[in-house]
Amino acid sequence: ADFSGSWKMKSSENFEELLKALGLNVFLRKIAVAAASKPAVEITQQGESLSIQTSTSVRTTHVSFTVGQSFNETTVDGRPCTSFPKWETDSKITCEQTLQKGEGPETSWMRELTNDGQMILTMRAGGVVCTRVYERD
Ligand code: R12
Repeated sequence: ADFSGSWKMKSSENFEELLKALGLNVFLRKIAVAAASKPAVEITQQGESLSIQTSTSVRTTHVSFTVGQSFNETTVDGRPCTSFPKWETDSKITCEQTLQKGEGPETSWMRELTNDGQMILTMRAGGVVCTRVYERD
């Protein structure tokens, strides 16, 4: 599957609950939730290698990785972690994250391309699951 493209978000569920599970205070949560309601996601993919830039008014992240190889990134609350992305199916990447230091809930993300051309981003923190649906811009 090819995730390449410019994506805009259509819907989001449980993002604030996810941040709560990560221990963010209400002040930071409100700022993050507002900013994360209008993200711009730009993905380029060549074979197994993806580059994902996620832009918001308060934070922009850029990750590049090859599926099957670990890489460094940050959790959604900004803590450095080591991530291991793998193909769950040929249209779904799951990525487990391990904090580089300190303690916290287990986190992971998953990106899936659906048959109708949407992208579903799932993020987990402990038992909380946040689901965000993107469509091409
Ligand atoms: C924190 C500070 C900030 C944020 C947090 C903690 C904001 C994070 C944002 C994340 C957006 C994620 C998206 C994910 C996606 C857009 C805005 C959480 C600024 O301490 O859909 O791919 C300072």
